[in-house]
Amino acid sequence: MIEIARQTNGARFCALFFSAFVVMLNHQTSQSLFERAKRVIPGGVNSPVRAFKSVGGTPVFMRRGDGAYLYDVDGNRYIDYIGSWGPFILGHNHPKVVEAIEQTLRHVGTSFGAPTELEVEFAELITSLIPSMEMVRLVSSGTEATMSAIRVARGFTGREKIIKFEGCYHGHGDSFLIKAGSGALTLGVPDSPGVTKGTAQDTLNAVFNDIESVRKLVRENPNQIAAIIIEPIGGNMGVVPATQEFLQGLRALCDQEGIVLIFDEVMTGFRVALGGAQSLYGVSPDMTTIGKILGGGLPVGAYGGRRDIMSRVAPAGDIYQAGTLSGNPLAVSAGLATLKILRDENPYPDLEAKGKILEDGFRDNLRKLGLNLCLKRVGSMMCLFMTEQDVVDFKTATTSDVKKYAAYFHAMLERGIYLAPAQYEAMFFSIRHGERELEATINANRESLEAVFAKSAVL
Ligand code: KE4
Repeated sequence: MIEIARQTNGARFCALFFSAFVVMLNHQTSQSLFERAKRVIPGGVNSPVRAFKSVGGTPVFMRRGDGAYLYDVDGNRYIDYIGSWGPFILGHNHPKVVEAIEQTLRHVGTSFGAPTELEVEFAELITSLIPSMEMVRLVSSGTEATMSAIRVARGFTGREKIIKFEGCYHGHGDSFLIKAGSGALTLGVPDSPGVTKGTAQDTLNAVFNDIESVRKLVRENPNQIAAIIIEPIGGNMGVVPATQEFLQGLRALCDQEGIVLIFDEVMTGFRVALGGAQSLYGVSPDMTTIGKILGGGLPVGAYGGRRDIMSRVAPAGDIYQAGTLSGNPLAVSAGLATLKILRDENPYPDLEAKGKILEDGFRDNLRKLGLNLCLKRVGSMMCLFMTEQDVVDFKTATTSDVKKYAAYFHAMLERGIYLAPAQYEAMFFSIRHGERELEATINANRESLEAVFAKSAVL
């Protein structure tokens, strides 16, 4: 300031100082923005899990993202392990994705409500990458995809009930908000008010990784189950992989009973492998829902599957589903660019190597601190549970000490690591998380665990 004073005449310096002061006064902090937001947006956020409810404190308002980093309005920088809850496997602002969006915006447009070649190319790419999706319908969110998929399964089978799994989350469609995971579980509303009894009675909950619990429901509801919908790798009660035999058991049961098997790969699609979790397990569902990475950061979801099922979808068939912005060129161009990069550059071996570094670093910290916490990882999605139980389902996941997780979350945040503000979520990393970011994260993890558990380290 003194230097500036010396270089400018007094009046100009005062003008500079005053404008800096005004900017400071007007500067919106996360706190002030949150207070403003709560006056006009329920809970101050546009999706509950962002509100820091289960970890306490004020949600961080972000100013921008770049690569592996987020920058908040308060001048802090974070290594981002949310990635907008999954989409950013390529990191924020990948140049080819930005270029694709800019080109479409400038030379095509955003949306016409009319078919375009771009969405045909996109559908052809999706069905080539996930062969079980013989046909696909684009929508604008994961919720739209899952809601539509169960309607199609009900229409196709003429049956009404569905089986989901405790702790799995399939978006906020009424049929799914029964013992749901993610934000519903985090906020303690796994069974949301507003879901009618009529709807709830048609949703049955089984136990994840327990094939007998599924067989029992099927026995008790003969010829009434339209679909079984599952996250093949649970990502909404923390990261909980299904076992191979469990998924194979579901496949066999659905074949035997004429039930539509739906893999909800909104989170795992293109995340754990280019062909999704189904390509890792070698189990083909009858229908699949996808989203998140599919849109490259813009709103895109999709559902698809066997041709005989999808041919029932209007206007080819009689099962209705529609959407104003479905397949819009702008969002499709972001998704198309993203999927092409994943197909052509194959980042999965690199992501696996990064995941191993992160996982080994966390496990090394746990060992040195004498902590036996459960850590689950599949590819570039991982979860550290604040429990010593081996987490294999909703029941074991909820033995986690959510208060400890809250303390760990804030300790990591203070160290510049932005994790999901809830135990029952996944941490995601991208191709832009390099050695420096992973090392910083492992160090922060060690310091945060020490702070939270305050145990003498076994060094
Ligand atoms: P959206 O409607 O939020 O695009 O997708 C719903 C959905 C469907 N299926 C699975 C397996 C999902 O994980 C999701 C959404 N995931 C949450 C995070 N766990 C979205 C974050 C949020 O609700 O804000």
